[in-house]
Amino acid sequence: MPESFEELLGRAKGVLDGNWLGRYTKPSPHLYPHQWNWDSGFIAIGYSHYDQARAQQELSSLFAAQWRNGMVPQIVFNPDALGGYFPEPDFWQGERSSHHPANALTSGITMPPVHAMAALKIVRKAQDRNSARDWLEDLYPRLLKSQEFFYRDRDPNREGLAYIRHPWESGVDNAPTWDPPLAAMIIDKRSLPPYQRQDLKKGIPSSQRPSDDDYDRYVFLVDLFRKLNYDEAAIYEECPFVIQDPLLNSVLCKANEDLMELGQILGRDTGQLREWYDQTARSLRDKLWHAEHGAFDVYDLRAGEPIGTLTAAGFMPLLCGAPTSEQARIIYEFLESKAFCSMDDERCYSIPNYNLEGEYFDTTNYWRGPVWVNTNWLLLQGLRRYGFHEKADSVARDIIRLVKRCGFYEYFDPYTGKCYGTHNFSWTAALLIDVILQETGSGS
Ligand code: 2M8
Repeated sequence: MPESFEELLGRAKGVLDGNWLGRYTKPSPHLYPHQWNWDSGFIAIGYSHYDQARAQQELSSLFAAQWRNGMVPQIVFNPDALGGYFPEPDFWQGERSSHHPANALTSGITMPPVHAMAALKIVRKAQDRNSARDWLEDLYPRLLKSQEFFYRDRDPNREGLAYIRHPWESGVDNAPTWDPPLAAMIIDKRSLPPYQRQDLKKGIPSSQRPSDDDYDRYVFLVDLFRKLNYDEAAIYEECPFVIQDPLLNSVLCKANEDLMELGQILGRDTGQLREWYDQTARSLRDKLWHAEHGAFDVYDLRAGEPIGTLTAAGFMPLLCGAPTSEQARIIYEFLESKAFCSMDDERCYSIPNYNLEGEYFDTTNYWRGPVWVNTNWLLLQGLRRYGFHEKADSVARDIIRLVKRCGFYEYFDPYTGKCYGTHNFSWTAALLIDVILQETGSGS
């Protein structure tokens, strides 16, 4: 392995060590002091290469806080670190729900379920096979319960497409995609519960974070959920933000596939998973495909129409094999256009989260343009699946170049490669480990 990779791997492991709290890993030292749902999945993927016990523990800790209805919360709060983030348990009031676990403090929403992917990776890489099997026996039913939650409580039309009911559930919080449904929410600021943002006190310029208007809407939604005691059926009736997102649904679809493999290892019947997989893949392909855009759109269930904002989420169905070969070819052309930084374009790093030519593109504002390592890692898996290896190699190379250039940051300017957001960011470190060991052949 090249010396520079050895050195980078050492530094990446150092970042994870610094954020490891004994049972799980916080996303970053200051900005995100608790355990986050999909962060822990990505982090476990990094650990799977060199610390099986920690990888297993990371997911076990998260699922110990699973709600009784199967929902895996977006945040599991660290009781020793309260006071530095908003919103925390006093605001969420998760205990209003009969589903909230008694022994944990959590938020009342979820995130894309990347954990089956992580679990499969852990099991495949395990040195201690007995420990992995025991661990899987325990985790597998919990992973299934999370799938059941999405299909039972978030898919009212039984289409195989789960909806999100808060931008935070998408993981791509202030992506321009959410602007139209958020703008359509008429809120009376005077009736919002009082709150104070904490994120702007951590040294990151407000121009790089969601706006105050966004936060008012985030808070409005949380307030609605707690007033309705987190009753999913009641929320579905009243919530103004109800959206089928190709990112979450591609991850959900992929989880079925990975759970089928895990189920076979345990000798379980995987018929239900196959049905879910087929239905979600079909609906992604038929309902969310937008031929004119040449990408997959989100579908706004309240407005009854797609939102045609082009972000990297529009390519995500590659991850689970949903696109037809023709759809995949069209997506590939798009990914290889100026809009998403083609391989031979030396002015930019791939893949920006939002169309470089889009009206709201911003080089440094959070999910409104920058390059992110986690979504690119997911796209990388999809590109490989469809045999687009040259592009996958170039995405992997750009991840390494960006981190080498300025460190383990949260997001990167797609033109200058400058790094932004919080530093010593866990998933950047964890997925860099995977990219170096899995994608460059350095691990074999
Ligand atoms: C960001 O989101 C949180 C809310 O969940 C925030 O802005 O406070 C997103 O990037 C999300 O995808 C990520 O999981 C979280 C922690 O890294 O930070």
